[in-house]
Amino acid sequence: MELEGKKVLVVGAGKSGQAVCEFLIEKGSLVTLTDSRTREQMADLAAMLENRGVKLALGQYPEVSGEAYDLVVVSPGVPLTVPPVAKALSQGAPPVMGEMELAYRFSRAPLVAITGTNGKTTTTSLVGQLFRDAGYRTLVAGNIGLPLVSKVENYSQEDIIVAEVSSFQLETTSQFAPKVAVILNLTPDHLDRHGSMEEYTKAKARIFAQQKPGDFTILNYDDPITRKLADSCPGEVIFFSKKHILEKGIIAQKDKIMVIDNGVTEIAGVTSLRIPGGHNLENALAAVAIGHAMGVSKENMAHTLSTFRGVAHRLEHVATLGGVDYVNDSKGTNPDASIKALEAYNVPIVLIAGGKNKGIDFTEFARKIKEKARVLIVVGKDGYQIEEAALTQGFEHILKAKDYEHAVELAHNHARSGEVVLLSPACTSWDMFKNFEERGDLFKELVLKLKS
Ligand code: UMA
Repeated sequence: MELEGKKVLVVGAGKSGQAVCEFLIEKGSLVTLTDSRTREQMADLAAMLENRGVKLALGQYPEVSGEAYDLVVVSPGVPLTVPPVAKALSQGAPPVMGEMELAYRFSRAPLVAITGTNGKTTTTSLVGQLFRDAGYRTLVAGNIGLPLVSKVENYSQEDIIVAEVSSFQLETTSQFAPKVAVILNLTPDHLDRHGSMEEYTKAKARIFAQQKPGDFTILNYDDPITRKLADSCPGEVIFFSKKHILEKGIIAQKDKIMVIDNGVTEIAGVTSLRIPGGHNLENALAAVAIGHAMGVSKENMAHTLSTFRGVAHRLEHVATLGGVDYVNDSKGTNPDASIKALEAYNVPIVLIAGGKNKGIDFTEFARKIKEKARVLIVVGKDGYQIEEAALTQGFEHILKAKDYEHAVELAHNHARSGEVVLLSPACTSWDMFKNFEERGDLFKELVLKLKS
Protein backbone atom coordinates (compact mmCIF):
# COMPACT_ATOMS: atom_id res chain seq x y z
CA MET A 1 0.00 0.00 0.00
CA GLU A 2 1.54 3.29 -1.12
CA LEU A 3 1.03 6.15 1.32
CA GLU A 4 3.79 8.58 0.36
CA GLY A 5 2.36 11.92 -0.78
CA LYS A 6 -1.21 10.70 -0.23
CA LYS A 7 -3.75 13.10 1.30
CA VAL A 8 -5.27 11.27 4.23
CA LEU A 9 -8.10 12.40 6.51
CA VAL A 10 -7.93 10.83 9.98
CA VAL A 11 -11.22 11.00 11.91
CA GLY A 12 -10.97 10.95 15.72
CA ALA A 13 -8.01 12.20 17.77
CA GLY A 14 -7.99 9.52 20.48
CA LYS A 15 -5.42 6.75 20.90
CA SER A 16 -6.23 5.18 17.56
CA GLY A 17 -6.26 8.43 15.54
CA GLN A 18 -3.03 9.72 17.09
CA ALA A 19 -1.23 6.45 16.32
CA VAL A 20 -2.51 6.56 12.74
CA CYS A 21 -1.23 10.14 12.34
CA GLU A 22 2.24 9.13 13.57
CA PHE A 23 2.30 6.15 11.21
CA LEU A 24 1.18 8.19 8.20
CA ILE A 25 3.64 11.02 8.87
CA GLU A 26 6.45 8.43 8.92
CA LYS A 27 5.19 7.14 5.58
CA GLY A 28 5.25 10.64 4.05
CA SER A 29 1.48 11.18 3.80
CA LEU A 30 -0.16 14.61 4.01
CA VAL A 31 -2.28 14.18 7.09
CA THR A 32 -5.38 16.08 8.21
CA LEU A 33 -6.82 15.11 11.57
CA THR A 34 -10.41 15.98 12.40
CA ASP A 35 -12.30 15.65 15.67
CA SER A 36 -15.63 16.85 17.03
CA ARG A 37 -13.69 18.34 19.95
CA THR A 38 -12.57 21.96 19.71
CA ARG A 39 -8.95 23.11 19.95
CA GLU A 40 -9.61 24.28 23.54
CA GLN A 41 -10.82 20.80 24.49
CA MET A 42 -7.68 19.21 23.05
CA ALA A 43 -5.26 21.40 25.05
CA ASP A 44 -1.57 20.56 24.39
CA LEU A 45 -2.36 17.73 22.00
CA ALA A 46 -3.30 20.10 19.16
CA ALA A 47 0.03 21.95 19.27
CA MET A 48 1.98 18.69 19.55
CA LEU A 49 0.26 17.24 16.46
CA GLU A 50 0.79 20.44 14.48
CA ASN A 51 4.49 20.32 15.35
CA ARG A 52 4.57 16.81 13.88
CA GLY A 53 3.17 18.23 10.61
CA VAL A 54 -0.48 17.23 11.03
CA LYS A 55 -3.09 19.68 9.73
CA LEU A 56 -6.01 20.04 12.15
CA ALA A 57 -9.75 20.46 11.53
CA LEU A 58 -11.22 20.69 15.01
CA GLY A 59 -14.73 21.33 16.26
CA GLN A 60 -16.17 20.67 12.81
CA TYR A 61 -15.47 18.10 10.10
CA PRO A 62 -14.02 19.10 6.69
CA GLU A 63 -15.68 18.35 3.35
CA VAL A 64 -14.49 15.21 1.56
CA SER A 65 -15.78 16.08 -1.90
CA GLY A 66 -13.73 16.17 -5.11
CA GLU A 67 -10.04 15.38 -4.87
CA ALA A 68 -9.69 16.64 -1.27
CA TYR A 69 -8.50 13.27 0.13
CA ASP A 70 -7.13 9.96 -1.19
CA LEU A 71 -8.06 8.00 1.94
CA VAL A 72 -10.15 8.35 5.12
CA VAL A 73 -9.02 6.49 8.26
CA VAL A 74 -11.72 6.41 10.91
CA SER A 75 -11.29 5.71 14.64
CA PRO A 76 -13.25 2.77 16.09
CA GLY A 77 -15.34 4.89 18.45
CA VAL A 78 -16.51 7.21 15.65
CA PRO A 79 -19.76 6.02 14.08
CA LEU A 80 -19.69 5.59 10.30
CA THR A 81 -22.59 8.04 10.12
CA VAL A 82 -20.46 11.14 10.87
CA PRO A 83 -20.54 13.42 7.77
CA PRO A 84 -17.05 12.90 6.25
CA VAL A 85 -17.22 9.12 6.62
CA ALA A 86 -20.85 8.81 5.53
CA LYS A 87 -20.15 10.98 2.47
CA ALA A 88 -17.03 9.02 1.43
CA LEU A 89 -18.93 5.75 1.82
CA SER A 90 -21.95 6.96 -0.16
CA GLN A 91 -19.76 8.43 -2.95
CA GLY A 92 -17.64 5.26 -3.06
CA ALA A 93 -14.53 7.45 -2.74
CA PRO A 94 -12.16 8.12 -1.18
CA PRO A 95 -11.77 4.66 0.39
CA VAL A 96 -12.57 4.40 4.12
CA MET A 97 -10.71 2.08 6.48
CA GLY A 98 -10.02 1.76 10.18
CA GLU A 99 -6.69 1.55 11.96
CA MET A 100 -6.92 -2.27 12.24
CA GLU A 101 -7.19 -2.66 8.45
CA LEU A 102 -4.38 -0.16 7.88
CA ALA A 103 -2.14 -2.01 10.34
CA TYR A 104 -3.00 -5.36 8.75
CA ARG A 105 -1.80 -4.13 5.35
CA PHE A 106 1.66 -3.62 6.89
CA SER A 107 1.87 -6.75 9.06
CA ARG A 108 4.32 -9.55 8.33
CA ALA A 109 4.01 -11.65 11.49
CA PRO A 110 1.33 -14.35 11.74
CA LEU A 111 -1.72 -12.68 13.25
CA VAL A 112 -4.01 -14.17 15.88
CA ALA A 113 -7.14 -11.98 16.09
CA ILE A 114 -9.53 -12.40 18.99
CA THR A 115 -13.06 -11.04 19.24
CA GLY A 116 -16.31 -11.87 21.04
CA THR A 117 -18.65 -9.95 23.31
CA ASN A 118 -16.88 -10.90 26.51
CA GLY A 119 -13.52 -12.32 27.47
CA LYS A 120 -11.57 -10.69 24.61
CA THR A 121 -9.08 -8.87 26.78
CA THR A 122 -8.44 -11.76 29.16
CA THR A 123 -8.03 -14.23 26.30
CA THR A 124 -5.78 -11.87 24.35
CA SER A 125 -3.53 -11.40 27.40
CA LEU A 126 -3.52 -15.13 28.13
CA VAL A 127 -2.65 -16.01 24.55
CA GLY A 128 0.07 -13.33 24.49
CA GLN A 129 1.54 -14.96 27.59
CA LEU A 130 1.19 -18.40 26.00
CA PHE A 131 3.31 -17.42 23.00
CA ARG A 132 5.85 -15.55 25.13
CA ASP A 133 6.22 -18.58 27.40
CA ALA A 134 6.68 -20.72 24.28
CA GLY A 135 9.61 -18.51 23.24
CA TYR A 136 8.03 -16.33 20.56
CA ARG A 137 8.65 -12.62 20.28
CA THR A 138 5.04 -11.54 20.76
CA LEU A 139 3.13 -8.31 20.25
CA VAL A 140 -0.17 -7.93 22.11
CA ALA A 141 -2.17 -5.02 20.71
CA GLY A 142 -5.50 -3.75 19.35
CA ASN A 143 -8.66 -2.95 21.31
CA ILE A 144 -6.79 -3.97 24.47
CA GLY A 145 -5.32 -0.46 24.40
CA LEU A 146 -2.23 -0.36 22.16
CA PRO A 147 -3.10 0.59 18.56
CA LEU A 148 -1.71 -2.19 16.35
CA VAL A 149 -0.42 0.29 13.77
CA SER A 150 2.03 1.78 16.28
CA LYS A 151 4.13 -1.41 16.50
CA VAL A 152 3.09 -3.67 13.64
CA GLU A 153 6.17 -3.11 11.50
CA ASN A 154 8.56 -4.12 14.31
CA TYR A 155 7.50 -7.77 14.04
CA SER A 156 8.56 -10.26 11.37
CA GLN A 157 7.50 -13.67 10.03
CA GLU A 158 9.14 -15.52 12.94
CA ASP A 159 7.21 -13.51 15.55
CA ILE A 160 3.54 -13.53 16.56
CA ILE A 161 0.98 -10.75 16.82
CA VAL A 162 -2.03 -11.29 19.09
CA ALA A 163 -4.69 -8.63 18.53
CA GLU A 164 -7.89 -7.98 20.42
CA VAL A 165 -10.40 -6.81 17.84
CA SER A 166 -13.74 -5.06 18.47
CA SER A 167 -16.85 -5.01 16.31
CA PHE A 168 -16.14 -1.31 15.69
CA GLN A 169 -12.71 -2.15 14.28
CA LEU A 170 -14.07 -5.03 12.21
CA GLU A 171 -16.78 -2.86 10.65
CA THR A 172 -14.15 -1.05 8.57
CA THR A 173 -12.08 -4.05 7.44
CA SER A 174 -11.91 -5.24 3.84
CA GLN A 175 -8.79 -7.41 3.33
CA PHE A 176 -8.17 -8.24 7.01
CA ALA A 177 -7.40 -12.00 7.13
CA PRO A 178 -5.73 -13.26 10.32
CA LYS A 179 -3.96 -16.64 10.38
CA VAL A 180 -6.14 -17.52 13.38
CA ALA A 181 -9.51 -15.81 13.96
CA VAL A 182 -11.36 -16.35 17.21
CA ILE A 183 -14.95 -15.50 18.21
CA LEU A 184 -15.41 -16.33 21.88
CA ASN A 185 -19.16 -15.68 22.23
CA LEU A 186 -21.86 -13.34 20.94
CA THR A 187 -24.53 -11.74 23.10
CA PRO A 188 -26.19 -8.31 22.73
CA ASP A 189 -23.71 -5.44 22.98
CA HIS A 190 -23.16 -2.09 21.26
CA LEU A 191 -26.67 -2.28 19.81
CA ASP A 192 -26.93 1.51 20.03
CA ARG A 193 -24.20 1.63 17.35
CA HIS A 194 -24.92 -1.48 15.25
CA GLY A 195 -28.72 -1.20 15.35
CA SER A 196 -29.52 -4.91 15.72
CA MET A 197 -28.03 -8.22 16.85
CA GLU A 198 -27.91 -9.27 13.21
CA GLU A 199 -25.76 -6.28 12.22
CA TYR A 200 -23.53 -6.76 15.28
CA THR A 201 -23.01 -10.44 14.34
CA LYS A 202 -22.26 -9.45 10.73
CA ALA A 203 -19.55 -7.06 11.95
CA LYS A 204 -17.99 -9.78 14.11
CA ALA A 205 -18.08 -12.31 11.26
CA ARG A 206 -15.77 -10.06 9.25
CA ILE A 207 -12.94 -11.42 11.39
CA PHE A 208 -12.88 -14.61 9.28
CA ALA A 209 -14.57 -13.46 6.05
CA GLN A 210 -11.29 -12.99 4.08
CA GLN A 211 -9.46 -16.03 5.49
CA LYS A 212 -8.14 -18.69 3.11
CA PRO A 213 -7.83 -22.48 3.38
CA GLY A 214 -4.93 -23.14 5.77
CA ASP A 215 -6.15 -20.41 8.15
CA PHE A 216 -8.01 -21.32 11.35
CA THR A 217 -11.29 -20.08 12.80
CA ILE A 218 -11.89 -20.87 16.45
CA LEU A 219 -15.52 -20.81 17.58
CA ASN A 220 -17.47 -21.53 20.77
CA TYR A 221 -19.59 -24.65 20.16
CA ASP A 222 -21.77 -23.89 23.21
CA ASP A 223 -22.88 -20.52 21.85
CA PRO A 224 -25.66 -21.02 19.27
CA ILE A 225 -24.70 -17.94 17.26
CA THR A 226 -20.97 -18.66 16.98
CA ARG A 227 -21.64 -22.37 16.32
CA LYS A 228 -23.81 -21.43 13.34
CA LEU A 229 -21.14 -19.10 11.93
CA ALA A 230 -19.02 -22.20 11.19
CA ASP A 231 -21.11 -22.75 8.04
CA SER A 232 -19.68 -19.59 6.47
CA CYS A 233 -16.00 -19.95 7.44
CA PRO A 234 -13.50 -20.26 4.56
CA GLY A 235 -10.75 -21.53 6.91
CA GLU A 236 -10.55 -24.67 9.06
CA VAL A 237 -12.95 -24.45 12.01
CA ILE A 238 -11.82 -25.58 15.47
CA PHE A 239 -14.61 -25.69 18.03
CA PHE A 240 -14.18 -25.49 21.78
CA SER A 241 -16.80 -26.56 24.30
CA LYS A 242 -17.04 -26.72 28.06
CA LYS A 243 -20.35 -28.61 27.91
CA HIS A 244 -20.13 -31.13 25.09
CA ILE A 245 -17.87 -33.98 24.07
CA LEU A 246 -16.82 -33.16 20.51
CA GLU A 247 -15.56 -35.57 17.86
CA LYS A 248 -12.86 -33.01 17.16
CA GLY A 249 -12.00 -29.88 19.11
CA ILE A 250 -11.02 -28.61 22.55
CA ILE A 251 -13.15 -29.76 25.47
CA ALA A 252 -13.35 -29.73 29.26
CA GLN A 253 -14.56 -33.03 30.66
CA LYS A 254 -14.03 -34.74 34.00
CA ASP A 255 -12.04 -31.75 35.20
CA LYS A 256 -9.56 -32.04 32.33
CA ILE A 257 -8.88 -29.73 29.39
CA MET A 258 -8.39 -31.97 26.36
CA VAL A 259 -7.60 -31.71 22.66
CA ILE A 260 -9.54 -34.22 20.54
CA ASP A 261 -7.77 -34.55 17.18
CA ASN A 262 -6.73 -38.01 15.99
CA GLY A 263 -6.82 -39.18 19.59
CA VAL A 264 -7.11 -37.46 22.94
CA THR A 265 -4.38 -35.24 24.44
CA GLU A 266 -4.78 -34.06 28.01
CA ILE A 267 -3.46 -30.51 28.42
CA ALA A 268 -4.17 -29.52 32.02
CA GLY A 269 -6.55 -29.92 34.94
CA VAL A 270 -9.43 -27.44 35.08
CA THR A 271 -8.56 -26.73 38.71
CA SER A 272 -5.05 -25.66 37.72
CA LEU A 273 -6.51 -22.45 36.20
CA ARG A 274 -5.82 -19.31 38.22
CA ILE A 275 -8.63 -17.25 36.62
CA PRO A 276 -12.06 -17.80 38.25
CA GLY A 277 -15.44 -18.67 36.72
CA GLY A 278 -16.95 -20.77 33.95
CA HIS A 279 -16.45 -17.98 31.42
CA ASN A 280 -12.72 -18.02 32.12
CA LEU A 281 -12.69 -21.76 31.46
CA GLU A 282 -14.07 -20.93 28.01
CA ASN A 283 -11.32 -18.34 27.54
CA ALA A 284 -8.75 -20.98 28.50
CA LEU A 285 -10.25 -23.49 26.03
CA ALA A 286 -10.02 -20.88 23.28
CA ALA A 287 -6.38 -20.25 24.20
CA VAL A 288 -5.65 -23.98 23.97
CA ALA A 289 -7.35 -24.07 20.57
CA ILE A 290 -5.07 -21.25 19.39
CA GLY A 291 -1.99 -22.94 20.85
CA HIS A 292 -2.98 -26.21 19.20
CA ALA A 293 -3.50 -24.53 15.80
CA MET A 294 -0.09 -22.84 16.04
CA GLY A 295 1.79 -25.91 17.28
CA VAL A 296 2.52 -24.84 20.88
CA SER A 297 3.52 -27.85 23.01
CA LYS A 298 1.13 -29.21 25.63
CA GLU A 299 3.74 -28.64 28.35
CA ASN A 300 3.97 -24.96 27.43
CA MET A 301 0.19 -24.64 27.41
CA ALA A 302 -0.14 -26.34 30.81
CA HIS A 303 2.50 -24.04 32.27
CA THR A 304 0.84 -20.84 31.05
CA LEU A 305 -2.65 -21.95 32.08
CA SER A 306 -1.47 -22.64 35.62
CA THR A 307 0.44 -19.35 36.00
CA PHE A 308 -1.67 -16.69 34.23
CA ARG A 309 -3.49 -14.63 36.86
CA GLY A 310 -5.82 -12.51 34.75
CA VAL A 311 -5.86 -8.81 33.97
CA ALA A 312 -6.84 -5.58 35.73
CA HIS A 313 -10.54 -4.62 35.90
CA ARG A 314 -11.74 -8.18 35.11
CA LEU A 315 -12.73 -9.93 38.35
CA GLU A 316 -9.69 -8.28 39.87
CA HIS A 317 -9.32 -9.02 43.57
CA VAL A 318 -8.66 -5.69 45.30
CA ALA A 319 -8.60 -6.49 49.04
CA THR A 320 -10.11 -8.61 51.80
CA LEU A 321 -11.43 -6.40 54.60
CA GLY A 322 -13.22 -7.83 57.61
CA GLY A 323 -13.66 -11.14 55.82
CA VAL A 324 -15.25 -9.42 52.78
CA ASP A 325 -13.60 -9.77 49.36
CA TYR A 326 -13.72 -6.61 47.22
CA VAL A 327 -13.61 -7.36 43.49
CA ASN A 328 -13.20 -4.89 40.65
CA ASP A 329 -14.96 -5.96 37.43
CA SER A 330 -15.27 -2.49 35.92
CA LYS A 331 -14.82 -4.09 32.48
CA GLY A 332 -18.28 -5.62 32.96
CA THR A 333 -19.77 -3.06 30.58
CA ASN A 334 -22.75 -5.12 29.40
CA PRO A 335 -25.30 -7.34 31.19
CA ASP A 336 -23.82 -10.59 29.89
CA ALA A 337 -20.35 -9.78 31.24
CA SER A 338 -21.85 -8.94 34.62
CA ILE A 339 -23.98 -12.12 34.62
CA LYS A 340 -20.75 -14.08 34.15
CA ALA A 341 -19.10 -12.15 36.97
CA LEU A 342 -22.02 -12.96 39.31
CA GLU A 343 -21.79 -16.62 38.29
CA ALA A 344 -18.11 -16.77 39.24
CA TYR A 345 -18.90 -16.68 43.00
CA ASN A 346 -20.66 -19.13 45.26
CA VAL A 347 -21.15 -16.78 48.22
CA PRO A 348 -23.69 -13.94 48.68
CA ILE A 349 -22.77 -10.84 46.68
CA VAL A 350 -23.15 -7.14 47.34
CA LEU A 351 -23.30 -5.88 43.78
CA ILE A 352 -22.53 -2.33 42.62
CA ALA A 353 -23.98 -1.75 39.13
CA GLY A 354 -25.10 1.03 36.80
CA GLY A 355 -23.63 3.57 34.39
CA LYS A 356 -24.61 4.32 30.80
CA ASN A 357 -26.75 1.61 29.22
CA LYS A 358 -25.88 0.69 25.62
CA GLY A 359 -29.54 0.08 24.75
CA ILE A 360 -29.68 -3.42 26.24
CA ASP A 361 -32.49 -5.08 28.20
CA PHE A 362 -31.69 -5.87 31.86
CA THR A 363 -34.24 -8.68 32.45
CA GLU A 364 -31.74 -11.59 32.37
CA PHE A 365 -29.27 -9.62 34.45
CA ALA A 366 -32.00 -8.92 37.03
CA ARG A 367 -32.85 -12.65 37.21
CA LYS A 368 -29.19 -13.39 37.94
CA ILE A 369 -29.10 -10.61 40.56
CA LYS A 370 -32.06 -12.27 42.29
CA GLU A 371 -30.25 -15.62 42.22
CA LYS A 372 -26.77 -14.48 43.31
CA ALA A 373 -26.87 -11.07 45.03
CA ARG A 374 -28.01 -10.22 48.55
CA VAL A 375 -27.76 -6.46 48.09
CA LEU A 376 -27.83 -4.33 44.92
CA ILE A 377 -26.35 -0.84 44.96
CA VAL A 378 -27.25 1.18 41.88
CA VAL A 379 -25.20 4.14 40.71
CA GLY A 380 -24.89 6.28 37.57
CA LYS A 381 -27.19 7.58 34.86
CA ASP A 382 -29.07 4.37 34.01
CA GLY A 383 -28.78 2.61 37.38
CA TYR A 384 -32.53 3.16 37.80
CA GLN A 385 -33.16 0.80 34.85
CA ILE A 386 -31.35 -2.01 36.69
CA GLU A 387 -33.30 -1.14 39.82
CA GLU A 388 -36.62 -1.35 37.91
CA ALA A 389 -35.66 -4.67 36.30
CA ALA A 390 -34.63 -6.11 39.69
CA LEU A 391 -37.87 -4.93 41.33
CA THR A 392 -39.85 -6.60 38.52
CA GLN A 393 -38.08 -9.86 39.43
CA GLY A 394 -39.12 -9.37 43.07
CA PHE A 395 -35.64 -8.37 44.30
CA GLU A 396 -36.03 -5.58 46.81
CA HIS A 397 -32.79 -5.16 48.74
CA ILE A 398 -31.73 -2.17 46.61
CA LEU A 399 -29.78 0.91 47.69
CA LYS A 400 -29.17 4.05 45.65
CA ALA A 401 -25.73 5.67 45.63
CA LYS A 402 -25.21 9.25 44.50
CA ASP A 403 -21.62 8.62 43.44
CA TYR A 404 -18.84 6.00 43.76
CA GLU A 405 -17.70 7.17 47.16
CA HIS A 406 -21.24 6.68 48.44
CA ALA A 407 -21.53 3.28 46.67
CA VAL A 408 -18.37 1.93 48.32
CA GLU A 409 -19.46 3.31 51.69
CA LEU A 410 -22.88 1.60 51.36
CA ALA A 411 -21.21 -1.66 50.31
CA HIS A 412 -18.83 -1.51 53.25
CA ASN A 413 -21.71 -0.91 55.68
CA HIS A 414 -23.90 -3.72 54.35
CA ALA A 415 -21.46 -6.53 53.42
CA ARG A 416 -21.03 -9.37 55.90
CA SER A 417 -17.95 -11.48 56.51
CA GLY A 418 -17.65 -14.24 53.89
CA GLU A 419 -19.41 -12.18 51.19
CA VAL A 420 -18.09 -10.52 48.05
CA VAL A 421 -18.49 -6.84 47.17
CA LEU A 422 -18.48 -6.89 43.39
CA LEU A 423 -18.29 -3.85 41.13
CA SER A 424 -19.65 -5.14 37.82
CA PRO A 425 -21.71 -2.30 36.32
CA ALA A 426 -23.31 -3.99 33.24
CA CYS A 427 -23.05 -0.52 31.69
CA THR A 428 -20.38 1.66 30.14
CA SER A 429 -18.59 4.22 32.32
CA TRP A 430 -19.15 7.10 29.93
CA ASP A 431 -21.79 8.84 32.08
CA MET A 432 -19.25 9.60 34.82
CA PHE A 433 -15.78 8.58 33.63
CA LYS A 434 -13.46 8.70 30.62
CA ASN A 435 -13.30 4.92 30.44
CA PHE A 436 -13.77 1.71 32.47
CA GLU A 437 -10.16 1.88 33.69
CA GLU A 438 -10.77 5.24 35.36
CA ARG A 439 -13.93 3.83 36.99
CA GLY A 440 -12.14 0.69 38.22
CA ASP A 441 -9.16 2.70 39.48
CA LEU A 442 -11.45 4.95 41.53
CA PHE A 443 -13.22 1.89 42.98
CA LYS A 444 -9.87 0.35 43.96
CA GLU A 445 -8.69 3.61 45.49
CA LEU A 446 -11.90 3.94 47.55
CA VAL A 447 -11.69 0.32 48.72
CA LEU A 448 -8.04 0.67 49.72
CA LYS A 449 -8.95 3.84 51.67
CA LEU A 450 -11.32 1.72 53.80
CA LYS A 451 -8.24 -0.10 55.06
CA SER A 452 -6.76 3.00 56.66
N1 UMA B 1 -14.90 11.47 18.19
C1 UMA B 1 -15.29 12.27 17.12
N2 UMA B 1 -16.54 12.10 16.62
C2 UMA B 1 -17.43 11.18 17.14
C3 UMA B 1 -16.99 10.35 18.21
C4 UMA B 1 -15.71 10.53 18.70
O1 UMA B 1 -14.53 13.12 16.62
O2 UMA B 1 -18.56 11.07 16.64
C5 UMA B 1 -13.53 11.66 18.71
C6 UMA B 1 -13.51 11.96 20.20
O3 UMA B 1 -13.68 13.34 20.45
C7 UMA B 1 -12.12 11.47 20.59
C8 UMA B 1 -11.86 10.33 19.61
O4 UMA B 1 -12.84 10.41 18.58
O5 UMA B 1 -11.13 12.46 20.44
C9 UMA B 1 -11.98 9.00 20.32
O6 UMA B 1 -11.82 7.93 19.43
P1 UMA B 1 -12.20 6.46 19.88
O7 UMA B 1 -13.52 6.48 20.59
O8 UMA B 1 -12.08 5.56 18.71
O9 UMA B 1 -11.16 6.12 21.05
P2 UMA B 1 -9.59 5.82 21.02
O10 UMA B 1 -9.00 6.57 22.14
O11 UMA B 1 -9.02 6.02 19.66
O12 UMA B 1 -9.60 4.27 21.43
C10 UMA B 1 -9.90 3.26 20.47
C11 UMA B 1 -10.85 2.25 21.11
N3 UMA B 1 -12.07 2.91 21.54
C12 UMA B 1 -13.28 2.52 21.14
O13 UMA B 1 -13.47 1.62 20.36
C13 UMA B 1 -14.47 3.26 21.72
C14 UMA B 1 -10.17 1.59 22.30
O14 UMA B 1 -11.03 0.53 22.80
C15 UMA B 1 -8.87 0.96 21.86
O15 UMA B 1 -8.20 0.45 22.99
C16 UMA B 1 -7.98 2.02 21.18
O16 UMA B 1 -8.70 2.62 20.07
C17 UMA B 1 -6.70 1.41 20.60
O17 UMA B 1 -6.97 0.51 19.58
C18 UMA B 1 -11.69 0.81 24.05
C19 UMA B 1 -13.15 0.42 23.97
O18 UMA B 1 -13.95 0.90 24.77
C20 UMA B 1 -11.07 -0.01 25.14
N4 UMA B 1 -13.54 -0.46 23.04
C21 UMA B 1 -14.91 -0.95 22.96
C22 UMA B 1 -15.10 -2.17 23.84
O19 UMA B 1 -14.12 -2.83 24.20
O20 UMA B 1 -16.28 -2.49 24.12
C23 UMA B 1 -15.20 -1.34 21.52
